[in-house]
Amino acid sequence: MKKLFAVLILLSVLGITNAQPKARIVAGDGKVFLSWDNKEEDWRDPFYGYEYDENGNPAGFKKVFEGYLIYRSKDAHFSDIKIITDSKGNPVYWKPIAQFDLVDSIFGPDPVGINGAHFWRGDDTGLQHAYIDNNVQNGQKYYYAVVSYSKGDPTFGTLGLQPAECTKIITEDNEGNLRFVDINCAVVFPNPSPEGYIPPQIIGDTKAVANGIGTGSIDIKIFDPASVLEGASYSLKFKSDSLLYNYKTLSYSVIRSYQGVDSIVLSGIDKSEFGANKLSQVFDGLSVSVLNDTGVALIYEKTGWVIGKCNAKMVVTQNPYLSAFTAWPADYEIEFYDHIVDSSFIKEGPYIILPVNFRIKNVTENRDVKFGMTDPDRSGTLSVGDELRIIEYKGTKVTSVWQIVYSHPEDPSTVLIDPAPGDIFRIATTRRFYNNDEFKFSTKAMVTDVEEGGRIVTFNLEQNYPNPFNPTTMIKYSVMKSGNVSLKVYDVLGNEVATLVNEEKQPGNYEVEFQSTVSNQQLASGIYFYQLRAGEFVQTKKMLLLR
Ligand SMILES: [Ca+2]
Ligand SMILES: [Ca+2]
Repeated sequence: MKKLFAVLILLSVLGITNAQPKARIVAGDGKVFLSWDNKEEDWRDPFYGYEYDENGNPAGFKKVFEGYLIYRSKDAHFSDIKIITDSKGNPVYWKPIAQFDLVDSIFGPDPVGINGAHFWRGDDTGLQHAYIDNNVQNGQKYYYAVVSYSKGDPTFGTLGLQPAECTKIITEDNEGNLRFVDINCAVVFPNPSPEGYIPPQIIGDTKAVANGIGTGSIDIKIFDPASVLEGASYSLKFKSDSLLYNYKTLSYSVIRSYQGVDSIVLSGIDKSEFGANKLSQVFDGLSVSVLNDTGVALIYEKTGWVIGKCNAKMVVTQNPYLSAFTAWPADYEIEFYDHIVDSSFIKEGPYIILPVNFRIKNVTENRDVKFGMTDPDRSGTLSVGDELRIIEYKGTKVTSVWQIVYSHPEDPSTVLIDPAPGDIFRIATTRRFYNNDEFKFSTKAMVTDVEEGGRIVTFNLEQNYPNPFNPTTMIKYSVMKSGNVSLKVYDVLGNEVATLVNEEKQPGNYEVEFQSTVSNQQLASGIYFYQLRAGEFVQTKKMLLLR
């Protein structure tokens, strides 16, 4: 207990709080993909005091997390983007390339400020845990950081408390070699894909649901090619509320099936996270955007005669009396026969009961619907000027949905061809995602020219095990291309503690032991970092020695 306490003291003295998001930052061709975890959003700070539950009892220290800032720099110290100055012209804050903040009515400039410089708290746009930076050049070295920041508290004490950012430390030696990279930082070189590289693939229809009635689509972006699984399949399923005629999409979840095991990889992602620019938390190297149609509207380009030579213009409009309702979420088809198959339903005003040689089907729910019909020319059949009105029931309440006027073709010189038996006219509409609407897709892993025993090998540094450890721990890593590989251990001040590997390595998977006794000296309890370097690949992880 005493030792753990000592470690906590050490961490707080060094400013290594739990407030740093753990970021995965991967360079692509002219792009950089950033993703990070959400564990810091429960960040509580004793300095802010307690928060209280509805009964007035203390409910832990106040939650202080407010948002994320994304920094990109060409300098390890981020000094080239520290350009937001105070009233004396001194640089105080860094300029982010993106910012995501909690929707909590805390936004805009922090009122407290220092010497006239006010920290920008965001625009209340909502949190995100993935971001693609398209504004990079291949071959250029970039330093990135994903930084979390606190709310601040203008009412704190007499002066107020400013928002604070977590640290972002990248240390290089005089030759520009990396010595230390924080868990929320990375150094990357965007580059075209190497020869012999086949990117991972997503197989499946992302434009149309595999099951269900929603007409929206999803977009899947590959954030981290090396993490995309071979032969995993996914089911993205929606939840909605209440009744079919007037539902709202609530959320979606993603379940992965891989090697016989089903796991929830995204759970209950709220509708506020839908949108073309809203990227989901990254899972298995992938991020999803959901494009939901906002309601029922006619899709003009898909509405028309789908079978037959009939050229009648069908003027489809939403029932003018329907403005207070949501139109019924369905597609309809009018099917024509050579004999009487149905009868119009309404007898009111111009609407008459008339036996007809067609029926109207709700094809989304696969059932016939009732309809009204007018017959101003008293032909007793469907002819120019006649109107059809589709009827649906909302509970027991009758409502009509679409009004269709049978009209002469647009060009008055065209001879009208009436529908023949077998002809079909379709009314197509957009719809929100409904309960259990589902997209299905699967993935193929990337292929590099190097394989070992059928397993694809990539550069990778794994978490040590056990962790925390005493006195020894194992570290696994993988090498993709032959070349010099180093694996070194550093203390929190960036001092090199041990060199575990520093030699030419062939492609493959390796494992090395780290002993906490170095040159007969026992290392102190605390955090250590181990860093794999192979060419331009650099990855650093944290481990905890607890004696
Ligand atoms: Ca906010
Ligand atoms: Ca008629």
